Amino acid sequence: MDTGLSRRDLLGGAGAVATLGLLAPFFTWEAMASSSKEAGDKPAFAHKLPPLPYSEDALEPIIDRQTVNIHYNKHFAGYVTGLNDTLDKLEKARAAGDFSAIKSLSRDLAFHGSGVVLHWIYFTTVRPKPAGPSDAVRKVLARDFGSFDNFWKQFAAATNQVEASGWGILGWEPFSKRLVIMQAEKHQNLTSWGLMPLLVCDVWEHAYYLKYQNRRSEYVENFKNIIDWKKVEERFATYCSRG
Ligand code: MN3
Repeated sequence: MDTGLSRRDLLGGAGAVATLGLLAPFFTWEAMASSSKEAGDKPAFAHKLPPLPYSEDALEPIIDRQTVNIHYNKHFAGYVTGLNDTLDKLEKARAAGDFSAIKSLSRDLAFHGSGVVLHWIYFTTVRPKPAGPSDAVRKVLARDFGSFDNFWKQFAAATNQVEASGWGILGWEPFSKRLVIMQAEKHQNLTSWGLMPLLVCDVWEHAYYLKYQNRRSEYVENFKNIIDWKKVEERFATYCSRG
């Protein structure tokens, strides 16, 4: 099966959510219990690399074709494989009752699982020549950051100053029901539990180095011009409840 994220994104948008009910029916216990336990010793939830939703040169000149090609087909694909391998090993560990490797497997689950989530959000939240943020998006950002400009300044600063490899993340924090900007080191470090990423900027060197070399801030500033705010808004409607 495809990743849950891609499936929900394809179904996504406020209309679909209103029809189906928030996140239902995929996350009822009954649906979980009866879904996709495949024959043989495959992991219960095998993920596949979803197709890139645009051509590899669609983001030129901001992100070059070769970077998109390598980033998607090598790096993103590698995290999908890593996640499936980890799930497979966990299944085998449970079958054998042998949890001697649980510490490294748990680390791998966090690393590859977060890598899959963040890359899917990254590649589906950029597009060529997107419309700017709607008044509704600006209002929500202004509520939590003062203004759109304040939001962007903080997001860009956080992203530019990620130590080594990581991400800038705009996310929904369900405990306080607010938007927050976080940094992620690697894919999984420095998060706040339950945070739902809505907009992410990859600042591992593989995301920009072919074109921008050490000029990370130039890449981040150009990234602003390919953000698909409609997608951010859809994702917000799908995952972020004030209830
Ligand atoms: Mn990456």
